[in-house]
Amino acid sequence: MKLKVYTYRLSQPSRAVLIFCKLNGIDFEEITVDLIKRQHLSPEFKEINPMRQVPTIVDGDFKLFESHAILRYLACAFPGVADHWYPTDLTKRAKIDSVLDWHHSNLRRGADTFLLNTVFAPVLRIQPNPHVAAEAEKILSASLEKIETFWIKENEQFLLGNTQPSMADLSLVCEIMQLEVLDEEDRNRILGPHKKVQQWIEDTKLATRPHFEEIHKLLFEVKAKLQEQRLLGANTETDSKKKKNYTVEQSPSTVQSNFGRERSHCLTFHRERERKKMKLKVYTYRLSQPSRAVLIFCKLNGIDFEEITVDLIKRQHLSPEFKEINPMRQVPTIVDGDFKLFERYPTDLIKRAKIDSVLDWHHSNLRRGAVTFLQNTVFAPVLRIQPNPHVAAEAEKILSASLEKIETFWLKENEQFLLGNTQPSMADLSLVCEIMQLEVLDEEDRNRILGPHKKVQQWIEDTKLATRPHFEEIHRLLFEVKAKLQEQRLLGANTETESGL
Ligand SMILES: N[C@@H](CCC(=O)N[C@@H](CS)C(=O)NCC(=O)O)C(=O)O
Repeated sequence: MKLKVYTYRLSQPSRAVLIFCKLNGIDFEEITVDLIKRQHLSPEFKEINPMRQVPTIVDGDFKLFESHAILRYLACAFPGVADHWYPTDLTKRAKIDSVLDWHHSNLRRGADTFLLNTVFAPVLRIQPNPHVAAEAEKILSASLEKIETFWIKENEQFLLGNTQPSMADLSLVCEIMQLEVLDEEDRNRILGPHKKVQQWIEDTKLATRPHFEEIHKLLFEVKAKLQEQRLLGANTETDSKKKKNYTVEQSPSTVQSNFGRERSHCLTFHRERERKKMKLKVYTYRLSQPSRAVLIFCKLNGIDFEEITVDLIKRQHLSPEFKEINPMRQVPTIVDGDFKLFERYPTDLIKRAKIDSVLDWHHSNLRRGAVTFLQNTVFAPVLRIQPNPHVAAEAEKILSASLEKIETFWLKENEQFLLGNTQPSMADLSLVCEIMQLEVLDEEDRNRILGPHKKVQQWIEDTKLATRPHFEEIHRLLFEVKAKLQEQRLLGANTETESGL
């Protein structure tokens, strides 16, 4: 059976997957899920991807969503894929993973939110929010600046100082290409200052032609139509017109040479770790959810490491010394000999791809909802930021929807862990550490958010049990902060009552 790729060519991650398949001679059938016609909301597509998003692949009876998980799976399952896309060398691969993970909460978050709240709002029939758009533009610009000054190295064409593109170049460039639909002024304001980014986009286009142009044709058609409308000053309100403008015929299936379905063994390698008698350094802060996940993982797996605390409250992550270690100034970060890595697995390719799918999904859903909600409520005074109640309300919706997806989809009937597993994976650890952060909320907020999700509550308990005693130990600081916050609330309540009297 041929690989089926469910996509929509106006979707950035869909285009990355399509170009990747074409470049690497992967034989596949392209099935268009027209988001404008809301085909992703059909019961048939829900059977294929309960998250109702593209891209999604079906390889035999194996279904997978999340573009990065898909790209990793394809790179390993199809032997024709050139090594530079996702090198077998562990440190090179880990660096690419780092870019791909970073992407979700930065470039993708900024670009997608900005476009949804500007150009695409009328097309998708949603109410644009100018405050959200302004905030998203800041994230987008900061992400482009990080690409310009950190991910693109001096004198090298591709990310991470590579001379050939990897799946990270493809994913990020497809994301930025979406900015083509903006008007000239907006696009120049956002992309103009980033000359190296502009050159890198051109280099990636060149390295991936002719597929890059072909797959982006629809985007350029939409761009031309939007420009026409702007010129005409046309009112873009009429639904029927919009539908016509954005309707795309199903693209023809692509027939390419069949490389077979033999699973390559590229994931079974182990790096020869020349430790030079140096211990792995883990830079963390125990109030950070992903930091706790990495610490518990190291402890559970007997990994010898030195924990170095980077106190975020004391702003130690902003020090020049830590910037040398991680220019993104975030924890967790590891240093293994002379190899630095930030952001953060069974050898069976299918099991691993499923875990990747959860981990990738996590960034734009559970993590995004929880972090944004906490930053705009409990943590705002601690972090000395102005909380935005509109952003907090929006984040609570994302958080609750994510918990509901874990309850109804990721946790399978009668199994303790995610994906129907009988033992925890790094996905259980990462997601449970994220949810634990809700401990700092007051009882009412926490019950409102977590209360309806009984399976999630049981899974948290099961994960705690499976990872003890490290889980409790690593979460001690979080519980101390929780106790302090409760004390402050009680004191606050008493002061209010007293002054009321
Ligand atoms: N992190 C996901 C993002 C997938 C995504 O956001 N897909 C959009 C199109 S770009 C979609 O299907 N949107 C429909 C919806 O969410 O209702 C990935 O990389 O695959």
